[in-house]
Formats: sequence, C-alpha cells, structure tokens
Amino acid sequence: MKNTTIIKLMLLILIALTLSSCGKSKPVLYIFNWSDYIDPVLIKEFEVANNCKIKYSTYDSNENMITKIKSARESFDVVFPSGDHVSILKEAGLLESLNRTKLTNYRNLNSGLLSKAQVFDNANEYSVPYFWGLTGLMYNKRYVPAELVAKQSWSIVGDPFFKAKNKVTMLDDAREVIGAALVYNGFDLNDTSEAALATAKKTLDAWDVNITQFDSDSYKNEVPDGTTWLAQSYNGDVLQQMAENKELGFFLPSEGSSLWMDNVVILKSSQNKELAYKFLDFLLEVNTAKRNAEYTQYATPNKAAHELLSDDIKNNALIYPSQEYLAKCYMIMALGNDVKKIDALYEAIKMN
Ligand code: SPD
Repeated sequence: MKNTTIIKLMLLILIALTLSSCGKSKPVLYIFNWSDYIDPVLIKEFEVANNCKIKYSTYDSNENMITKIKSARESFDVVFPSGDHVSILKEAGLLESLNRTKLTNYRNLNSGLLSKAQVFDNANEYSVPYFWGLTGLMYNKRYVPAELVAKQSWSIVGDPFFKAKNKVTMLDDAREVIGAALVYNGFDLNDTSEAALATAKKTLDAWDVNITQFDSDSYKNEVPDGTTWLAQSYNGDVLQQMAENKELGFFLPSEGSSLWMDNVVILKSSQNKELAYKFLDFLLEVNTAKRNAEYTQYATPNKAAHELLSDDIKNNALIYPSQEYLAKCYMIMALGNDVKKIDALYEAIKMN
C-alpha cells in the first residue's frame, strides 16, 4: 500500500472514531415547551456550552402537554406548564422537588412574583416562573373597522359584523374560552357556580355563530394573511407578529381578562437531571433571560433581566399592563374536580 493511501485511511478512521465517540458521549436533554416560546439561538448556545444535544418539541395547550407526558412513549426532562397545571402535575406526583442550590441564578427572580406563584406551588418547591402574560384579541386592521375595535370589549366576538363571514377564532383552551365569557359577564374566571356557568353558556352560544374554529396556533399566520380577521390570542405571540406587520392590532378587553404564569419544571422521571438543572439555571441567567424576553415579547419574572430591558418594552402596556388593568384580571387556578364542569361546557360549545 502506498504511504499516501495509508495516511488517508488512518485519517478516515480517526474521523469516524471521533464522530462515533461524539455521538455516543453527547448527553441529550429532552425539552417540551409551548411553540414560539424561546429564542432558538439560546438553545444552540446551551448545546455548544455544555457539549450536549437538545431534542426540542412543542405543544399548543396544557392539555396536550399532559397527555403526551403521561404517555409511556414520550419522555421529557424539562417542561413549561402554566400555573394551574403545575398544581395538577404536582398532585399527580410527576414533578421533581427542586434543589435550589443548583440554581445559582434563582436570586434574579422577582420575589413579589415568586410569592404570587405560591398560589399554585405553595413553597416554590417544584416550579420556576418563566414568563407571565395575558389573553386578548388580535385583529387585522385591513378587515376589522376601527369603530368596532374602539369599544375594546369582548362583545366584539359576537358582533353581527362577522355574521356568516367565518373569520373569528378562539383559543383551543377550555379555561380561556369559558373564562372570557365569565369575565365579560362580571364573574371571576375561576367561578364554577351554576349561575356563572349558565350565564357564560348563554354568551358563548351567542358568540358561537361567528366562531369558525378553536385553535391556539393558526391565528399567528392566519390573522396576518386575512384567513382570520379576529382571534382570541396570547399577548406575546401577537406582539411577535405585530413587529413585522403594521396591519395587525391587539387589545386587552376593558372588562378584564385571564392572567397566567408559565413555569419551568423538571419531571421526576427525567433521565438527565444534572443537565436539566443547568438548563434551568441558564434560563435564569440575567442576559439569557433578557434576550429571551426580547425575543418572545412576554413579561419576564426575572427582576434583574427586566431592569436591562429597553423603556419601549418596559412601558408597553400590552406586555406590562397598568395595576388598574391587572386588578380586573384573574389568575387561572387549578379547580380540582370542578374543572370537569368547565370541560363539559367547552365540549358542548365546540359540538354546536
Ligand atoms: N406561545 C406561547 C404561549 C404561551 C401561553 N401560555 C399560557 C396559557 C394559559 N392558558
């Protein structure tokens, strides 16, 4: 064999060995998050800094997330449930009790918001606040007349202007849909009394003539392209679209709305807890949290990161509404067995 051939062969073997050992030794972290809810550059940075691979999957509702994590086929390390679902996962014994000594950046969190999170995780033992937000109405200015929007009311969902046009959608989220009708009628969003739910049903039956679908993802593309004109939507998702399209508008209804906090948790079944802790701590790091808030356009519970944000973001009332507006909003709470009443009403509306 010629010397050059031998050298080439040795090089190939070396490359193959390097590649196979990389593949084998790189730990993998399985992350399951809401769609459009992290700056993708951060994922790459974490992979490089920790010489690992992130397998990243997304969901569009807490209900889908729970179904997948309970199915034996899917296994995840880090998940992002909303507050009421932190309680549900905790009750089901699925969450890791967090060792805060591994979270060196935990001190960056806003202590006032940590106290608020105790309504669903009483000692902040299982969850770390990720972002908080509100639900409102997104619209396309090209099709929805300004006079209709001027009232800034949930009542626009049932407005006769939309009749037979098939242009209105609501979230595929029982708590948000029933919640909007409850708040519109002056009830607490967590009220499951017969009177409250009967009133909400009446309103939703009236709105339903306009509603074409219950969907939590499509509106992000369909309001911009005119397939949908008005959509119940999560504030940050809309602001991400509004940055690129001046024809889009969004308002928080004057009657009030839902207020929610999404959180990071590690599943008890996680196969790579050390790496999961590193990922949580990375998200809590001040510059990571600042960049993530800028990308997602959601309100950060990271006090140190919030201080670094531009005034444009800090003063944006669609991200950080006034205390006066927040007083009209309701945190979505876990309802135990009573949630079945909400689910039954939601299914009945969807079947109409
Ligand atoms: N694209 C991210 C959306 C996050 C919404 N989470 C909150 C849901 C509360 N019902």
